[in-house]
Amino acid sequence: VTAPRIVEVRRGVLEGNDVRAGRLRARFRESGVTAINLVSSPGTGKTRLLEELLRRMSAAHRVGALVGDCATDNDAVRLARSGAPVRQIVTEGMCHLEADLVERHLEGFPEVDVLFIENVGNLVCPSSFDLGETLRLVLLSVTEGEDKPLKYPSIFASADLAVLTKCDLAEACEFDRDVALAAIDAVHPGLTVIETSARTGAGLDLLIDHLLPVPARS
Ligand SMILES: Nc1nc2c(ncn2[C@@H]2O[C@H](COP(=O)(O)OP(=O)(O)OP(=O)(O)O)[C@@H](O)[C@H]2O)c(=O)[nH]1
Ligand SMILES: [Mg+2]
Repeated sequence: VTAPRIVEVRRGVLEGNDVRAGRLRARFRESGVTAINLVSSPGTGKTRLLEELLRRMSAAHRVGALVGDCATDNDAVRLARSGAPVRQIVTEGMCHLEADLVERHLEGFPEVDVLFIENVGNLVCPSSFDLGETLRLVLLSVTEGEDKPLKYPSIFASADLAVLTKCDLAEACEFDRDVALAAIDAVHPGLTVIETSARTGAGLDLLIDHLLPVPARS
């Protein structure tokens, strides 16, 4: 009896979010900001990768980051060590970021050319919530299992670029690269995949080349 109402409320939430995301997208475009939304399951290496990207990119660009977590400011503390402006968004249990949270945390935030937004670790919910980003990056680590794109297709389908993380651990995990790449291609044909290790630095310069300049999302 209650199911149709739940669907209705959910649709209302998503529509409200889309309006606010549209506003953010226009604002990013007008001020020339490249906003990059990082999505993945918990522990894939979003923060570790961002630590490296902020450090490498800050010489040539004004970079900053918002980082979402259910609780703690651990990730903001880690990212702030780069010297870039960083703000933690504590969602108090919510499993994804929404556009209004991003809007609110940008109040008084320094002007940047590239704004990274680390989403809450979750392979399902963040895919439905547009943050007005220029580019959505999905991360998959070699420790997660090659079939994750097939099990959680929507997040891979909605991404503009995929990043394979922790490639330094591939052998220890008996990671089957071909199977993983085929799984990504099955849910998002033609999606570019950059193979990286934040630990060794492999693939990071190539990734940065793919981030800048980025085409505007429509
Ligand atoms: N060996 C290795 N370990 C990595 C690499 N990247 C991340 N890790 C480790 O993986 C663990 C999780 O990394 P985080 O960067 O915290 O992952 P996250 O995606 O930000 O996690 P949440 O914010 O909780 O969703 C940490 O112990 C990292 O040091 C990598 O390239 N190689
Ligand atoms: Mg993190």
